[in-house]
Amino acid sequence: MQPLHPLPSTAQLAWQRTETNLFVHFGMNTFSDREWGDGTESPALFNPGKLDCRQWALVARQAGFRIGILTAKHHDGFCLWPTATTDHSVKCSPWREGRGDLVREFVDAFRAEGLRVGLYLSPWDRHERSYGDSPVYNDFYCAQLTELMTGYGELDEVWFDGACAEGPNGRRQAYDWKRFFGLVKKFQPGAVTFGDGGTDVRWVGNERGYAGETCWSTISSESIRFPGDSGINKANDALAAEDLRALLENGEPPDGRPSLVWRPPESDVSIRPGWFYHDIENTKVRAAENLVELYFQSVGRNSLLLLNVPPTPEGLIHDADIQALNLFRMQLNRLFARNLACEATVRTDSEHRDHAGTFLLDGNPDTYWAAREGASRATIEIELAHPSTIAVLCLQEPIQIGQRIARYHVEARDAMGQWNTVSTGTTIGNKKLDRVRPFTATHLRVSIDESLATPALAAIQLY
Ligand code: FUL
Repeated sequence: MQPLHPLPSTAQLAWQRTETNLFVHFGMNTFSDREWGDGTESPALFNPGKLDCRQWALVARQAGFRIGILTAKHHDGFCLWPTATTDHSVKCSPWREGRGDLVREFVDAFRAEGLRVGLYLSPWDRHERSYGDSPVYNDFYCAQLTELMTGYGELDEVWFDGACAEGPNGRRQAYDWKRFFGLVKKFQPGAVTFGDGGTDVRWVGNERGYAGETCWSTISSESIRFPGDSGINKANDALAAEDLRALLENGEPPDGRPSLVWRPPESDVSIRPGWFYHDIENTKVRAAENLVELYFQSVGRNSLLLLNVPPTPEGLIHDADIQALNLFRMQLNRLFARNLACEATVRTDSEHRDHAGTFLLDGNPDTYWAAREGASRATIEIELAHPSTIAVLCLQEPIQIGQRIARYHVEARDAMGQWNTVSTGTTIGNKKLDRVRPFTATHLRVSIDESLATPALAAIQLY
């Protein structure tokens, strides 16, 4: 099969398949009850009496998350590991008598539960005096990044927040993104970087947990080029906020432009109104049904859900969040318990000699059906063994050969032999989930109406 460029790297492909990941905002703000500390907070405030990362990891595993990402340093500059770069860290706090290392406890606990880990290190630092004195601060930041990249084993994701401001000298900090990303690639070649500009993963353009209904993993590097300082926000000053949001939510089709890059969107969203824990928000935890909705709008639209669950000042995840998470996973498990298509027979209007239709039903995302080379449309008919009631359609493209489908529709045959459209859509990508009005049928037809290269699908599943 001819691949359609650009293609995902091994790290991007592995990352995309993790689907749901846990974001953990924990730090000085947890104790000052703020969202953005200003950096003047005393380390004496930081003292989570019952901190137990094993509880976080257990909650994460039971809720089906694969990667946990911890805020090693947020904008207030307080470091959760005993860094050599500053005294503004756990080392000067009463927690574990100044001998604790939260990053270490976090990575150990998550790995012990069989999960993988990532770290968030805010470039914006409101405590550090050198912030704004660009080359000096960049050295300081790279020293912190190096400690994290070399001291805590293999990481899967490194999260760069684009926030940027003026330092105490009144000058705006210019981040050396190339150098930051270079450090990650050098020490953690298996990790994806999230952030502005030249990263592996793009922001989805909103913090509400949804991707565009049309969602390409590809985008032009021109559209989100980073000028060497503040990334997307600055580079696109000219682009209206709305246009930029749409661009990030939708991506751009791989139409042959040389500037196109593979940069799938990550949907980061919090289970509470804030990113950090606040007592007052205990009654505002998202309901399981809402989390399921977010799953459909992110994972089900070729994105990935990075759900933030912030622990309390005691250092534990609150019961309200745990209940919502467990119910969320239970509902997903129930919904996806049995693929009604697994014993179906499949007929296609054309087949590539190495990629037969049977690969659609084998449950393996590495194998796929493809139409005859050069086709731009195709139809696939599925015949179920028994009449079945269907509420969710799941389509998957083999993105290892590039994302290609631009428009499709699905029909079901009723008792009178009439074909009725049950769903229409544009892009598919890694995974497209369509919730439909439940219908009962034995025959379904998936039509690929527009494709930028020979149509191919890795899976058709029915629930
Ligand atoms: C934003 C930050 O300013 C928020 O505090 C939070 O960390 C969010 C994930 O990214 O840019």
